[in-house]
Amino acid sequence: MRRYNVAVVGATGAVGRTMIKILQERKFPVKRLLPLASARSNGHAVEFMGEKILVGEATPAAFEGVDIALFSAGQDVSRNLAPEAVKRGAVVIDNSNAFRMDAEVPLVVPEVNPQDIRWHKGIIANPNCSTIQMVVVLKPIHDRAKIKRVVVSTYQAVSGTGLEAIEELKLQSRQLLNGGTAEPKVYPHQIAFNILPHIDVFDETGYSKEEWKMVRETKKIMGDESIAVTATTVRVPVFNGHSESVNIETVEKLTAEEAREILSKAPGVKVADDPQHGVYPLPAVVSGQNEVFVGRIREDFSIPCGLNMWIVADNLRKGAAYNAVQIAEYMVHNSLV
Ligand code: NAP
Ligand code: 3JN
Repeated sequence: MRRYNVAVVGATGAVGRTMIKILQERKFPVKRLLPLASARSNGHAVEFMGEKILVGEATPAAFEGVDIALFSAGQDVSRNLAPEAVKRGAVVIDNSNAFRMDAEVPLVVPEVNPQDIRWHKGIIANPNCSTIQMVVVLKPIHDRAKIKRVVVSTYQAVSGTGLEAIEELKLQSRQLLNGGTAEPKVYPHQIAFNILPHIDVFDETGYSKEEWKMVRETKKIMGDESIAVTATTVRVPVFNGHSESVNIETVEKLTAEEAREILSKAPGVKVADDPQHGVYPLPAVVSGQNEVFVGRIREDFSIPCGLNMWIVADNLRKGAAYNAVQIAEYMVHNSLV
């Protein structure tokens, strides 16, 4: 079997570390792993397959001989270096917002639109974590009952912001429990024991960029501009695992039982739905798993064809690293790289 030189850009970050862990877990056919980050990480090492590998600096020349480059170092790094990697023969799977809405770049969730991987021109974009977990559940419902409108509110963990945010929640929790005060650094307000209806920056419409990402990316991935989406994205003091309350209006009527049946057979979905016995998806339980979990599936009796549900996934895994590795696996299995 052919093996590949794989670069991970942002290898020292929350997403990059998870990518390396998942490449190992999935026994991805790696010939050589190149962990790359900024010059700040000079001298740092990562562990892969029992070996310590020194982190290199992400420069254009670092991509010589790379077959697959997984990027998660922010959109500026992606804009600067992804084209350099492609120029040197690599296929880039990019986790940033840099290319997601570019018509020349496929935006892929393998359970939803794997066919789009085939028309890439060097770069394939990984969607935003909140979009990914939602569309994995929306797709099988859309296929059966055609979705008209989605109203989503998110409850996003701090790991979505990166390693510094995880440390901030730990520190503030300790400070407040010890009777002290919490000083916000990463977030605009205290995150421990608090909830912030604010993710990314707001624009003149009153919506945040994170909310617009969910609207626009959903339409592109589902290949249907007619699906109306409105989102409220919220940061909660959870370390890992994003949760979403999702209201779906369909053209055809689906009962809760029918939706449960459809979702129980959907790829990448696990139904956890027995509220009478305390069974519903929880971020603390879902964290560390690759699937998208759905529960609290019930009819919205306020409209003729509506459903409500609760969707939870590990944002660092299915929301970022695992989705990227799935795309790479699809390319390998279909001889596209
Ligand atoms: P993080 O924990 O803060 O890590 C940032 C990583 O980027 C570190 O490895 C850092 O390296 C590296 N980096 C920063 N500036 C760099 C530069 N100029 N050149 C090379 N590497 C650089 O953040 P994270 O949570 O892993 O997120 C990283 C990025 O992934 C985000 O900015 C976002 O674009 C993407 N992301 C996507 C999703 C999604 O929804 N799909 C979710 C989360 C994140 P040093 O350690 O050397 O500074
Ligand atoms: O906040 C979250 O829970 C998800 C964060 C995603 C993120 C963080 C920094 C920059 C992104 C993203 O994936 O959209 C970006 C970005 O690349 O714009």
